Amino acid sequence: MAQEKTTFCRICEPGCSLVAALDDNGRVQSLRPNLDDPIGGVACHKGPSYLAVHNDPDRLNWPRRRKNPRSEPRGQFVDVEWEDAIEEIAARIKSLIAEHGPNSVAFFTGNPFAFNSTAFPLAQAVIGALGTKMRFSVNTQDAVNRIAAAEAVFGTQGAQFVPDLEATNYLLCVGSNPMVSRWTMMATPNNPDLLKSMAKRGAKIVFVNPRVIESSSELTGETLQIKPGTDVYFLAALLEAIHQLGRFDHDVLERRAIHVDGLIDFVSKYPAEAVAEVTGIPAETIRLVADEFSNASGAVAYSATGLNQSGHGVLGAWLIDMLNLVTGNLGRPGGSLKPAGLAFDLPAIVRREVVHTSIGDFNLSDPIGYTNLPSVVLPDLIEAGDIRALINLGGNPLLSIGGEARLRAAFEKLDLLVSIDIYPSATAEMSDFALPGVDWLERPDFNYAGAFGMQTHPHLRYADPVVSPTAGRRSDWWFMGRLAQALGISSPLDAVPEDKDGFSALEALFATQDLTIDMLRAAPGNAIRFPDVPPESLFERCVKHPHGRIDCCPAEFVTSGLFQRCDEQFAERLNEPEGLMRLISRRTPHMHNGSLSNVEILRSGRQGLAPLLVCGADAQRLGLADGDPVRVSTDSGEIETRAFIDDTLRPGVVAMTHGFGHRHAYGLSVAQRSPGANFNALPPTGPGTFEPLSNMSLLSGVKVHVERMPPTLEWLAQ
Ligand SMILES: Nc1nc2c(c(=O)[nH]1)N[C@H]1C(S)=C(S)[C@@H](COP(=O)(O)OP(=O)(O)OC[C@H]3O[C@@H](n4cnc5c(=O)[nH]c(N)nc54)[C@H](O)[C@@H]3O)O[C@H]1N2
Ligand SMILES: Nc1nc2c(c(=O)[nH]1)N[C@H]1C(S)=C(S)[C@@H](COP(=O)(O)OP(=O)(O)OC[C@H]3O[C@@H](n4cnc5c(=O)[nH]c(N)nc54)[C@H](O)[C@@H]3O)O[C@H]1N2
Ligand code: SF4
Ligand SMILES: [Mo]
Repeated sequence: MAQEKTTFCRICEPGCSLVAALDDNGRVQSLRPNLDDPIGGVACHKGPSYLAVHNDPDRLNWPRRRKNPRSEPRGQFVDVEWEDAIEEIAARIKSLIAEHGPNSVAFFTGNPFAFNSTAFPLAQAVIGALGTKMRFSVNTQDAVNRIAAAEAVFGTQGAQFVPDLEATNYLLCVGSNPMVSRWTMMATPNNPDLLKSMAKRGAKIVFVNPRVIESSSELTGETLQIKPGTDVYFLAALLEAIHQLGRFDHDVLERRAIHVDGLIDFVSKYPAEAVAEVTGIPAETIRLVADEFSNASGAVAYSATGLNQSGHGVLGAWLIDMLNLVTGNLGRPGGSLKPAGLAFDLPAIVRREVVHTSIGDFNLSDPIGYTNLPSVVLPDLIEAGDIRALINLGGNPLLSIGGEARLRAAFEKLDLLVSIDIYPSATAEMSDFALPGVDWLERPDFNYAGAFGMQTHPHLRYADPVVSPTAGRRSDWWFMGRLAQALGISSPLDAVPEDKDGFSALEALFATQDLTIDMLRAAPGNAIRFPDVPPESLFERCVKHPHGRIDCCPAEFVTSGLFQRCDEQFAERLNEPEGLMRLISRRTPHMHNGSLSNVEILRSGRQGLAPLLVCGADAQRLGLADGDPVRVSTDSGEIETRAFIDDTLRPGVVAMTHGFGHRHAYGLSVAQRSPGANFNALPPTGPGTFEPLSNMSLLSGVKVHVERMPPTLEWLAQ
């Protein structure tokens, strides 16, 4: 063994420490969890499996240019030089902007950029300098509702809080499956026994989920099986019941809040008895949760994508914060905290913008890049001719946004489609230029996702590149820097032309914290802890309205129509037809969105499929046996897959895993063998289908039609 190097995983928020063993030729031979990490936590199976990504012969290695029209599913490609590719991309962008204005060029930023500490900030700077408002990202499929809620309630996007898992006595976990996802919008050292150990020390954990999830067990806590998309009514009923119990913390509210009456008026429309049928949770259960939550010394409500994607994400995020606030659990040990972090004081909102397009006006709330236009109107804006070029930065929008058929048709009409990716993804296959990025063993980084005050164990972690990039791979940072130069806008490469991966940017950033990269290199595990901050400092750091108070009932919720929409949908839910099926998303340990789809060991057997899970009672009603072929359809599209019976689901709810549907990603040889069906062929798409104020997509609780298909010879052969 020649050498070992410490690095960290950049697949998800925990950023687990790993040890890379190199052979005598300097190649990575293995990746294993670093059991001596000072921050704690141990990498899951996905971290070490990244070696298969690093060594994958299917990776993009050279910039390539598509020769044939995008209407032909299979691309024909020629390799090109980076400089030629960048010059041509820049020339075409410049001519589009000269003829049609900056908004004719759109950007889409994918999930891996949130773990790419040099590329994300530079990309936002370049997009800003180019002057286009056509910013799209995974955020409108993920958690932008929380940002919109934080702006309205706290006056800053930075008001994102973290449950005090170590000290809480009651965790209400809404729409998350942390055993599988490892939490989101927060980072905690990965520990598969965390929930068990919390329960063992006496904390009560209650999951709210349409499925009895893997996180839920006799040793952790029970699941209240809610009907998809109805959390907002459940949360309102909890607040109403807590108010009835006289448990609002008036001292805190008097000092910290305004418009508490507005909150009380809103929740009074949804008492437990009124919401029981719509939510599927009995009134006495709601009142019991309200009693126990408000009585616990240190309780916290936490929510994730199940709530975000369910159609009422903004109001849901607001009510989660309100539950924590009114019970005195905001900024209190055991409650909801704002830990220390890098530049944790995000600025107050500086600008709310209205973007005018030929299909209507859209909200955008800041120039930094955390909010975006609704992804589901991307096809409409292309069809209308507003958008003529799309630059895709580490995303796979064709598969990750709802409405694949419309997106595919619209992408055919673009003048220019560019992707930078490490793989020939479905979107890269369609792109005029597919540019080979580096993976995270090939670049330096700090733990970007999380280090801004979203960690339970606040720390800064750094990794040098473990190896140099092979072939013609170049970092996302360098691509953005060179593109900026070719476009004639300011670039960090002007000052340090030889920087290939944004190293100088990291040096400069750490200097603002009185740190150097050498100090991080010398620290055990290459990690330095941030000092603890007093819990109650949350109020000073995260309340940015000019009046200095938390707005418990922001006027925007009325003016944007969110309250009215919530009331109208409640009335509709009371009259839902018998037999209506709703589709929810289900993450598994064998995938990470679509980005590990070419890793053989994660796709064995059933894992290589994207089956439809259906409970026994529904299967019987629909005449389905285990493994039967089914057709699932909506107004947006239809897919064919197999149905498996799974009684963790409540009746009326079917589940599928997203990140599949690689049939036209011809370069992914493993994924090609079992491309799976694309969940995202089904969700609603187009104007009117996204949540007002946040631009969030509806991806959970999608109304679907399910029918058994006659088994074809092809099916029988599988
Ligand atoms: N293995 C794995 N881990 C991942 C990822 C992955 O793809 N695979 N993705 C990463 C990413 S990008 C993210 S954002 C995080 C997401 O982290 P989580 O949000 O914790 O992810 P999920 O496991 O999808 O949990 C969402 C839960 O919401 C439930 N749900 C669906 N609809 C509703 C509803 O209407 N109400 C309620 N209450 N629940 C509902 C689903 O059954 C599901 O259990 O995970 C990250 N970690
Ligand atoms: N139905 C449904 N849809 C969903 C979700 C859901 O729960 N249900 N979840 C949503 C959520 S939370 C998210 S975050 C999105 C994810 O949406 P996307 O980010 O669009 O999807 P990924 O599949 O993660 O695709 C990431 C792409 O980046 C590439 N990549 C990996 N590392 C790098 C890198 O370092 N540099 C570059 N340039 N490229 C890289 C991968 O090869 C892959 O092609 O999906 C959303 N879509
Ligand atoms: S928990 Fe996330 S960061 Fe840690 S090893 Fe697994 S995938 Fe990587
Ligand atoms: Mo996500």
